[in-house]
Amino acid sequence: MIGYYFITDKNLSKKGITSDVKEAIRAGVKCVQYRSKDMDSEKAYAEALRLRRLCKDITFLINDRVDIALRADADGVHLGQDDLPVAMARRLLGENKIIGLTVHSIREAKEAKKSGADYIAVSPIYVTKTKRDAGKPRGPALIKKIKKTVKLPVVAIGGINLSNAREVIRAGADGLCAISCVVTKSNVKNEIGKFQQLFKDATD
Ligand code: 3NM
Repeated sequence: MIGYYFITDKNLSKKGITSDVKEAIRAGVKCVQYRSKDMDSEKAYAEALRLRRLCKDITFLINDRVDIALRADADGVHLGQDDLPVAMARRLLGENKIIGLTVHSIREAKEAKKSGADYIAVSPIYVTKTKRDAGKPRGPALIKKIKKTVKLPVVAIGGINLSNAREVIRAGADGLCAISCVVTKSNVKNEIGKFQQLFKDATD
């Protein structure tokens, strides 16, 4: 079980990503992903290094940037379909690092397994404004289909909030990301706690 999976978003964050990550750790998340789409390499590296230190006891992943993951000694990367291919990232990172891949279909999920991804993010589940090019919503049914056919941990992402998270968990997601409905709130730790409770309720 991955549970609530935290992804940084400095544009949406109310208190800044350092504060958000600290609160996510205090909430007990097992995984933090540093996502920074529009920053130069040195700034992104410095920020990644700071967060790596904060996330010393949990899984710390970098979105897209294998180079920054290597420099900051992250635990791995999260890649999109248009990023470096998983096999190439694996060669650069080695067997011990984690590679996650975003998928939008069963075909992509099967490919992810073949290429050696460690987990997949199924996306977008619902309509989201956070990622402009997320594409059309796939609904929780895709999670169910993928869980039946592909033996990889599944994280759900895109438009997830407290009203629809139950159906995502019921569809078999091992974890979920919900960015805007968490980082725009004053108490990030409490908001994360509500999602974690939904996972607990589902397993009790
Ligand atoms: N990736 P929110 S959707 C980072 O579909 C990201 O691949 C997506 O934010 C994808 O929880 C997304 O605010 C943003 O909808 C998710």
